[in-house]
Amino acid sequence: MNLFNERKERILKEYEELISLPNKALFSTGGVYERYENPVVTAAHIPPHWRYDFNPESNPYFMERLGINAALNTGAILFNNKFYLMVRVEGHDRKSFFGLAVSDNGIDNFRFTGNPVLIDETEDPDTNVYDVRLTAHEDGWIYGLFCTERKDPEAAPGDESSATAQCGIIRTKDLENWERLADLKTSSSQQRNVVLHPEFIEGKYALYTRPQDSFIEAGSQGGIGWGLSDSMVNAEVKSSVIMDKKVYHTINEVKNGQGPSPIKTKDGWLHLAHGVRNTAAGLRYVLYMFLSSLEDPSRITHRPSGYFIAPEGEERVGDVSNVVFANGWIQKGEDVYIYYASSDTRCHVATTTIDRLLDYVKNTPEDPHTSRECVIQRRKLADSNQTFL
Ligand code: M1P
Repeated sequence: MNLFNERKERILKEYEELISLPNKALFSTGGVYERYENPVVTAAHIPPHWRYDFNPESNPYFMERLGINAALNTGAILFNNKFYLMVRVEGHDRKSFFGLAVSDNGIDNFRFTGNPVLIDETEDPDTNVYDVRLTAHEDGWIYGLFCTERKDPEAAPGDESSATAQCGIIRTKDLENWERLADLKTSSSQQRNVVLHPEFIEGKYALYTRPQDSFIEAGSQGGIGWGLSDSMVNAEVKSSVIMDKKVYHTINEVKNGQGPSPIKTKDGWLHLAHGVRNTAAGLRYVLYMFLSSLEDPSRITHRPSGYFIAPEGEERVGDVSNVVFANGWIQKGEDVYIYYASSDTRCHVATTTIDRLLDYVKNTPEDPHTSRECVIQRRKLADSNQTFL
């Protein structure tokens, strides 16, 4: 067999083995959710025909022509009873794009479908797009709100890294044909982590925002904002309130952002978000949860203290280490599938139920904000356990 065929066969065989791998839930010491043995999507899950030239004449060594660096922060939706992930795929060239992967059970055998998603440009072309949040809105559309990044027009000569982030918007009814709408307008020159609420509020579209002073720094702004827009065509949030602000010496002291769109339950809207703190080793991203009111989704009713998911084991290492990030989860009946990426490198799933999440958000005490108050809180728990030990 020649080199081309030998390599092609091996690569296709290993690819099939990888995407057919069954996944297994791991025992959870925390008891709130189960992690799984294997990531659900990695760079190696990207179909070989998106990476290799299969023509023996133009690629006699069967080399990878367009390599993939990472498969990370994924939007998620249940569609026709199947689990769809809209994965942020990053090429060796550092540009991200979206790829749709589908699985029957949500925990393994995710297979990319069709081609990489081609998104129309607005008049101001995107340099990079990432972190889509999919929302099946009650207006009948599935919206994808994502970050569109462009070079900062104010960047000083020679500054090739300053960028602006804004919220791009696409919508579809079939996950195949995507219509690009105008970018969201807000008063902030930097907007990442914008998420559409699934229901109308006072007849308007409601959006979670995250205004920042600069591309990386929240500065004087930050926090999870909430504002209304009359329409998603030429969407504009004219005024917003910060419903979840960053707080000194907490998991979100530096910045935070809404994760996927919230899940409606009998007791309120369940939210998943990320919080960022500073360390000597750089920023640390963790996930946290809160519950907000059914009558007013911008009013938080329960704030369990600390983090919900933090990077563990191999999750701790990657392109941007010490990071977990989530922009997709799926509710199927009582079950909840949380898709989170680790260290900007790979995607994982954690499973739980609505009941367990409600128990977690309602019965985990709030962060009392000082060591002394934390000791009092923990002693109360320990003391109340004495009769049961
Ligand atoms: O590198 C960690 C994350 O950083 C950004 O999140 P945030 O806007 O909250 O700082 C995003 O670029 C995200 O994609 C990335 O995972």
